[in-house]
Amino acid sequence: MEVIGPAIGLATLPADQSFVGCEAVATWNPPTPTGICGPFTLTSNYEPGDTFDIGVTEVIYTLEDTLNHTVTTSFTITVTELVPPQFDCPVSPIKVNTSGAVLQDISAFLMATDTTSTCDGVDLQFLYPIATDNCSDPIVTQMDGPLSAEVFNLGTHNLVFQAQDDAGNTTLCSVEVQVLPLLPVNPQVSDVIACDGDEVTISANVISGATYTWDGPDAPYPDNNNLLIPSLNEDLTGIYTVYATINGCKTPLDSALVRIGHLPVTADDLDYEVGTNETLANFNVLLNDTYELDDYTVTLSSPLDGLIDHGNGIFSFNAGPKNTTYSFFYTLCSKTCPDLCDIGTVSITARERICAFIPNIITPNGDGVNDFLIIPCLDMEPYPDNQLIIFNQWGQKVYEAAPYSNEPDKAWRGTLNGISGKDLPDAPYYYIFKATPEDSGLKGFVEIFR
Ligand SMILES: [Ca+2]
Ligand SMILES: [Ca+2]
Repeated sequence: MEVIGPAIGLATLPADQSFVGCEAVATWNPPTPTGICGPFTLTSNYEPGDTFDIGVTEVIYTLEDTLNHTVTTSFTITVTELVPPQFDCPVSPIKVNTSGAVLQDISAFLMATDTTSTCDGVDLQFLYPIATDNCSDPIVTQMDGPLSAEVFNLGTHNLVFQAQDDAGNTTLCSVEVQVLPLLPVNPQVSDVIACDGDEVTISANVISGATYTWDGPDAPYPDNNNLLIPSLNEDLTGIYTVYATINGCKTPLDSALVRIGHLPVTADDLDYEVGTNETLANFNVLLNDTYELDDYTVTLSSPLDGLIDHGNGIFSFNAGPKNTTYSFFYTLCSKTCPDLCDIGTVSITARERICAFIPNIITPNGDGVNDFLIIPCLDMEPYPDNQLIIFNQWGQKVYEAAPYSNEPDKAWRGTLNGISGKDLPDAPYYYIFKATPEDSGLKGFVEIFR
């Protein structure tokens, strides 16, 4: 006979529980069976005091009587963990070149490098960065960028690593790797200038494990980073080139120009002119000289009152009141080879600027001396609006020029109106000369005497 009673069940069900941490110990009071007479069994997949891992765990109670009636109930234990892993992320950027040289890797991220056959990339090996977590060892994976032992081409590569803990928290670590080309070895003295017989050394940067290939006027040369020229002469001047070979990869070619110091050659400067009591400013006595622009020194050899030395062959001169010619000397040398020098002469003629003087005689007999009329001030300044008129002793105009010129083919040679062959007779002639239209005019006599 079956006894009908209240349905069997479970009362005072445990509530869901939540914890924060890597794991949690949870306790609860088991549910109470109701409406059931013994014997019965109450079973559960967890017991109070059990340790629960991260995540949601369902605790299930099953009540069963001897007639195999069962009732189940459950609740959840949730363990939450929010602390992400921490990376020991290498310092970026990491720099390597195509010879496999590690130029910058502060955290020693790279394990090994190797060249490639084409020298346009580099083979790099590395270990994943280390990550730690508050709960357990996180799992590190590479999300982006070339893998270890792959070829890294020229350029910048971004390696991205992810660490993930048991709770699914993640942290990223980015590593920038720059693959650089080989640079020229840069001879440290790009241009060498030295003297005949000097010992000259051209130096290229020292690169560990490199061999150097030099070329030049007297090739072949030893494969050192230094090239020695024991005694320089003209035949050994010229372009020297060098490249370095590192792990089978070559640097670009670089070059140095080797020159020899030369003897400067001066040309005299005799034609400077200045008005009396005036300044001839900033004249350069080197303009007509032959020398090397980056290898010279110039010094004043003889002082002169009124002369100002501005350096580099540039002078100014304050002339005095006298109509006279001043001279001084300068010495031009090779800076590299100070024994190679030449001396230059400079002359400056000071003349009164006003046109107060006209010669009083000309001798146009064709002997080349004093054959025509020279008005000295026109040599100093052209006075383009000057005017010269010449009269004979009867007041008749025999010549006029506006402007008058001292040029031999234009100047007055004692002819009527300047016409060749129409010689005027030997006699004194009267002239009026105006340097400018406003000039009151310089008047006097000039005699023709053949
Ligand atoms: Ca964690
Ligand atoms: Ca000169």
